[in-house]
Amino acid sequence: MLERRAASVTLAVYALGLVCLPHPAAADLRINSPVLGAAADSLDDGPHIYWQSDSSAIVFYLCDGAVQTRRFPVRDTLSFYGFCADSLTRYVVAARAPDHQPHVFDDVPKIFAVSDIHGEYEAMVDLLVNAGIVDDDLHWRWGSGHLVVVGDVLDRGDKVSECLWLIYRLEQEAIRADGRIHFVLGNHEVMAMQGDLRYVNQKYFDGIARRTKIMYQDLYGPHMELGRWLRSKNSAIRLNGIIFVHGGIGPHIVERGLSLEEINAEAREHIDLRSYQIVFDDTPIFWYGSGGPFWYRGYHEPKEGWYSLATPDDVQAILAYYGAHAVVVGHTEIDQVDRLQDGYVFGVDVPLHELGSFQGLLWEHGVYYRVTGSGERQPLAASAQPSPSSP
Ligand SMILES: [Mn+2]
Repeated sequence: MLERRAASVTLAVYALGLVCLPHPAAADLRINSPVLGAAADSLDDGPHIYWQSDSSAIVFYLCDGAVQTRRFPVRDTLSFYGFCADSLTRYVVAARAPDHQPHVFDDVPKIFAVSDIHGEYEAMVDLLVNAGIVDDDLHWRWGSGHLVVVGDVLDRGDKVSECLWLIYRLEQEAIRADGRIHFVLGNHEVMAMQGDLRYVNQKYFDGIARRTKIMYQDLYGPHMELGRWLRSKNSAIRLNGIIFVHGGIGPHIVERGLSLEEINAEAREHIDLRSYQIVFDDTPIFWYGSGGPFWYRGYHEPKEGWYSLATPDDVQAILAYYGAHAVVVGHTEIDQVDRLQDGYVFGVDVPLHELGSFQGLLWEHGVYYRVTGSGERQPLAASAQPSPSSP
């Protein structure tokens, strides 16, 4: 009897939390959390924006361990300053859902690609500053250049929201400068949207999710701004004849005769599938299994039962199908940014904790460069011959 009563009290508190959360008066609401894995202020997170209706948005944070929420009436644009340590940051968000992004560009003057940031905000900032993409105040300074984030900003690290909002804001600044940011989805973006939470940093479970009672995957749901924004992104793009895709385009994709447009459309349609559909239906297994563009590693290694190691001829044939001459991939870690497969493939997923920094791939005037964490440009020779100084 006592137990049952305790349970009903807990339920009442839970319901109160849900009812009160959207109201500004609930800003001080604290939901009891008996055990926290870390100091409360290290669990801060936000902003998260829930589009409650066409004319009303709810912005919420976890600040110093407490849930902060404000409801905003919205006509065209939601604009607010951050509620927490980000109080100097102004967020500007269009009420209208973003259009699906274009996936082919030619005549791009310069391209910079980075991938697998995984919530490592400081390292991402260091690379972007040192590479000259942003200034010291983190504003876009790369003019008409195109920055490609080749997937996997989410999971592992504990500053995922910070990374996403920086990309979000820079995307707006880049467009005003006639530049562009392309956020190409990785398997970890898709996993979060689908509720595969195996790699989520514990901070988010202990913090924002536990305190708000909003499930982590719902922070990226279709009615949330970041979820809406991610759902507008592509999974494979082509800039100046160079394909950018998180895992790679393997033979399964070409066998199906899928165009880039179809890859993007199908991936977008499949993002909100449920786990039973992913397990039992044929097409999702193809998309979210090892042969799909988010997971493929065949440019680097074989996978039994799925694909063999691609040869340069295989890659060239795949690229020819897409009117491309090179492909840039993340997802599979290599020692440093480098050219593979006789120069048809460039890998940009590097081990941050070994190198001490991220690296990027720069394309300018037809030449590819590795850009180190300190901003040094190292040309990646078109020839497979080792340079004379190499042992
Ligand atoms: Mn990945």
